[in-house]
Amino acid sequence: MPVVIRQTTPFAGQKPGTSGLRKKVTVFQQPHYLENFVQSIFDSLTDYAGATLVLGGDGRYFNREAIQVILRMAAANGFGRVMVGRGGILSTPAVSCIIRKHRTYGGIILSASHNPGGPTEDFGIKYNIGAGGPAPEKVTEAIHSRTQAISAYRIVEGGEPIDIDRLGTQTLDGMAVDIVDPVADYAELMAELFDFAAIRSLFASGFKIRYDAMHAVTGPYAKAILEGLLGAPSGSVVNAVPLPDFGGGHPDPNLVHAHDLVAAMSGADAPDFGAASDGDGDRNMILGRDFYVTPSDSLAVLAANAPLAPGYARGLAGVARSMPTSQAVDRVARELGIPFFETPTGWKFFGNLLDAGKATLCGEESFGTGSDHVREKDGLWAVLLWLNILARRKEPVDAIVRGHWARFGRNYYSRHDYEGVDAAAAERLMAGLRARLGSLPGTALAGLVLSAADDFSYTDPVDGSVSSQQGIRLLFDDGSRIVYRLSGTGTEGATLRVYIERFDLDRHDRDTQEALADLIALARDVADIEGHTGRSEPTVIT
Ligand code: VG1
Ligand code: CO
Repeated sequence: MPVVIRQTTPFAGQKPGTSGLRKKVTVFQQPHYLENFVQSIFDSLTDYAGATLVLGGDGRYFNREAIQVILRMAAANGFGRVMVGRGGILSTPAVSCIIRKHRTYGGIILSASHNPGGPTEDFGIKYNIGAGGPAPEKVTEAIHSRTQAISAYRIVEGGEPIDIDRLGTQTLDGMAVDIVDPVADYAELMAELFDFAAIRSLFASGFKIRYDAMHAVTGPYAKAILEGLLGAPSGSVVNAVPLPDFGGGHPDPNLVHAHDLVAAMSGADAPDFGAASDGDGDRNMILGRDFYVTPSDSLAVLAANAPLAPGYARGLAGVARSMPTSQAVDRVARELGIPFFETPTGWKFFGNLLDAGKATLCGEESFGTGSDHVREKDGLWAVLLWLNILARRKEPVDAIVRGHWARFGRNYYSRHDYEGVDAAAAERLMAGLRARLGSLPGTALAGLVLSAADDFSYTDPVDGSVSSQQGIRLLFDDGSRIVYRLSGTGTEGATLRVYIERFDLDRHDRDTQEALADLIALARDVADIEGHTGRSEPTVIT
């Protein structure tokens, strides 16, 4: 089969956002668009002749077509082997697991995460490095600048497409294509980390779980592990078949988009434990009966209880959270006497800390939790760690969280998203805040004194790289915070995210929005959100 060098022209590829390139499917379907980006990835890498890549996605619309194109380009660019999940399916954490276990050169993940899928919805592509994690900024910047200069790409043309549904090895112009079981390596890793016998006994005792895979990638993983290996009753995993349009829903595990699960977790007959995961399987939402665990609290509870799982029995080296994530986990770290790190938003910033052994557990307020077992956040891992803790502590979810608050105090926390606002208006709002950073501190607002205001900047403690303009923080003297940042993952207009937090040592039973009401009002006033965006209310509150 001939390798063809196709001439092309630079394209208006967006600056790779928080994770890879995300665009409408129709954009990816334009002639040469996907090819340009894939070639830009390859052109930014070195020494991969004969090397192995991992390739898979969350099963969304265009996944199978993109895999055929990428295989032909990998062959034409000299890769020796590509490992593809059967049916084109691999969750983001499973890709990270396979890269690490098989010591491959890197991997390509096809997903737009929690964004909807379908012919008129979103598609995405991201590159992971040999350590298993998202490409660091210097790589994503190299890829982006390559998209601005690219003039040709290499692709093998002719011959039959690879049968991605058949396990085993096929060849494409001399390159091996291994179609692998998407679940096996990942399931094996989970069995090493967690006390499967204890979780099996928990289910055998009548404990009920409802796991909503949201018709996204974790269905096969959850079925095999929860129902298969751990003996949860058949039917515990719902919406378990990955669909190209996720059944028409947003595969976003939050109170708004996973409302069916939230409803099912209410009332005396509800299961003991509820969980959901996102499109590509790296996010998680945790629910008890009539009880929602915020991701920030979940991280703190997991950090405080992780040694109950065999994989963490030796304790944690440290913990890390993204800057907007609540400070609940910091309190746990202080009590445990271990270091904690505050990083910019996005999992790639945890990579160096994990590689260097400085952090064992990491988390983000956006339903992301993970550890040093892979280099991505991992939805099903978080569910299994919770199950391990529940199996050992033999208390309900809400009792565990309330007990945590009684011990550490409660960080009331909420994120308000203003989605699809005018991009220029959002930029003006941020610029307006930035210009006033110097004049805000010292003012007494809503009974609190604003002690500092800054635009978060992070110096990586391992490689010294600096990431600036990572979000505007208003810091109050009692530890309360308001944070503003613009999303880097949307595909339409801009999304303004406002994060609000207040610590309360003694009162733990208040309604979150009420407990934060004055800070929420203040957050709107200080930034004049309505004046800039025309919105008086956020579109999503989590
Ligand atoms: C969002 C979240 C961020 C997360 C990112 C990728 O980014 O806020 O915490 O790391 O999505 O998550 P942004 O820039 O839109 O706020 V996912 O599940 O793509 O991998
Ligand atoms: Co995701």
